[in-house]
Amino acid sequence: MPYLSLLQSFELAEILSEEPDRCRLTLLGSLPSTWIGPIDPEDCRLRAIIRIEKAAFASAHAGSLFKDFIHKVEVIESTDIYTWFAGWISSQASEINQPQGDVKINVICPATDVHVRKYTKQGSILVQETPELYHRITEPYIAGFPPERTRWVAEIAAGRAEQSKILYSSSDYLILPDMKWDLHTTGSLYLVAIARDPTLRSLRDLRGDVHLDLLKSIRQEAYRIVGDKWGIGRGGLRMWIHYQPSYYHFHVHIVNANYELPGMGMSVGQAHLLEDVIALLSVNAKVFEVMTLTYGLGEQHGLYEPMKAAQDEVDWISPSSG
Ligand code: M7G
Repeated sequence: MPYLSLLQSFELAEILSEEPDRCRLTLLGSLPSTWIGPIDPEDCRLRAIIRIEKAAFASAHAGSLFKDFIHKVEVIESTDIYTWFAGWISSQASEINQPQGDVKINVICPATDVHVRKYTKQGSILVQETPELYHRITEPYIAGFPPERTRWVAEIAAGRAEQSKILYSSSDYLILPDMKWDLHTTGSLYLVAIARDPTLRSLRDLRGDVHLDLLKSIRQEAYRIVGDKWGIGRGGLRMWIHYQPSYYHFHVHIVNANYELPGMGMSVGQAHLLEDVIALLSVNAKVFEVMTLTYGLGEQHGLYEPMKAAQDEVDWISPSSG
């Protein structure tokens, strides 16, 4: 597919988010419908989110980067509506100096409203979710997502996508590179472990008697893989579970412990260390069924309005829900 010419015909509608610290821009606009198939006679355009960010620099050639024109892209991987590329922004010299690309480009096309809202820059608040609020507000919200939302997971699990990248596979879970990773830079290593059980949606569903073996096995295999392949030893990984996640199909983020950037999704109020989750479940198998969980919600998040409105119901004094 002539991806470069399709990307060059991207029409910008709006800048969803600007993050100069991360050298990252997230754009909303449209791509020709040929992005997803053969030529459309009506030549309609599809809404697309494009997030473009600079890849980690090859330090030996750090002085020779930065032109404002991408002259080449190579697909790193593509699953469902998600495609990610390495891009080169200048002359042939940069291809030699930056063999992994100058920039990483993530495209979501066609993008849903949920995607647009997720990537729009927004303020946020912290909310407290009691078990009762979970059942009343969060569970129906999760149930309301169409299956397409996690089709990318189903594609991977069914063996139809990213198969050459799979690092570990069992009847319980898979480990593979996260689409946030450029596949090359060990310093920013980012893998994801995805449970096969689609009924396991989030942290809330974890039970000690059922899931401790799964979580411990993910920890063990993650360390075995990064030890064998990248020479990362014990303590060299930061592994976490998001609550709330973007995708309600249980997964664990596996990241080089030295990789830390604002906006990476490791904030307090979102990321729960795998080690702590294992420890909590070992103390109380039903801890995530009974505890109040506090987390940040952006103004555009589907839970923002109902959770904000329900906060008056949360008792800050009661020890059991505190
Ligand atoms: P999350 O906690 O649900 O949401 O994590 P987040 O995206 O806000 O962190 C989902 C994780 O899966 C993220 O780290 C994504 O980068 C990763 N991911 C999402 N998609 C659509 C894909 C994909 O198609 N392939 C791979 N390999 N990773 C993905």
